[in-house]
Amino acid sequence: MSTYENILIEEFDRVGLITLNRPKALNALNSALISELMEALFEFDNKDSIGTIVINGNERAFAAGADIKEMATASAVEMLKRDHISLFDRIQGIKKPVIAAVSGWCLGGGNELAMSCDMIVASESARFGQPEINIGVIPGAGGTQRLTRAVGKAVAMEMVLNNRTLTADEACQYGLVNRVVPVERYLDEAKQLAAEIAARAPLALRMGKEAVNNAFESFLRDGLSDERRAFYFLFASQDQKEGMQAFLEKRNAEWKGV
Ligand code: DAK
Repeated sequence: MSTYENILIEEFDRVGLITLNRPKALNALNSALISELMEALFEFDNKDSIGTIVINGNERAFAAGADIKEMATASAVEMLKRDHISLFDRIQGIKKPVIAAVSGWCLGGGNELAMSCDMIVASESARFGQPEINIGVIPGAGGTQRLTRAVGKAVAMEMVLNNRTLTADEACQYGLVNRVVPVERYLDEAKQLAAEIAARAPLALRMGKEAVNNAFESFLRDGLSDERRAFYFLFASQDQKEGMQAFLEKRNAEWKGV
């Protein structure tokens, strides 16, 4: 793997762990951090020994948003040319499941990063918000779109227009996060979930992620037809034969990813 200055990386049990590492700035997402994050994600995605990826911050902050110091004096043209945060859209294109482990502040671009992931495990101290209105702008990387699809119009409007912040329990109740656990356990919980998923059939994971994401992009008829095609396609894999045979023989399947 490459060496990084703004993130830390680790591998265990077929899981690739990326830790955002600008604690003094509450993991504010500057250009360097975002580039490193994307590079690490793509490296893990291309590695056969990795099945899932976890993105973590620290207990105080997952990420407090895009780096305001870096943006404050930028012109519109400079922002357009940088366009770093739109790279989050490419997380959806990562073939392996990506889990965000969120504790503390998860704001602005930080919340948009978490929402670009496939699942969110939150600590009880996590706080989710889109505070861009406080600094005279609006969300620019999914905070009006993914957020509204997740929590609905009423709550999204309050968050985007009046800086309403959600507690972890509220975020769970509204369907933004998968589960909430005590602060001291949130990372272990995310790691365990990631390891569990990473032990599953790789091709089926890939198709399943793609199919669920498709639900937000297509008409029901098209989504159903894509889902059906992916289902039939999996019958061309050895893992489907192995999985069904293992069930019949009452033993655990051994996945090969082919
Ligand atoms: N940027 C830069 N530095 C930040 C930061 C941020 N977003 N958030 C915190 N920090 C820094 C603080 O400046 C402070 O640094 P020093 O003064 O110690 O040098 C340090 O982190 C600790 O912060 P505080 O002293 O403020 O800590 P508190 O516990 O008192 O307050 C807080 C925590 C999270 C409530 C507060 O720091 C805060 O309100 N932070 C700003 C949150 C925010 O407004 N976030 C949204 C940023 S705008 C784009 C798409 C999307 C975006 C941009 C472009 N394109 C498609 C191009 C996204 C925009 C955003 O995210």
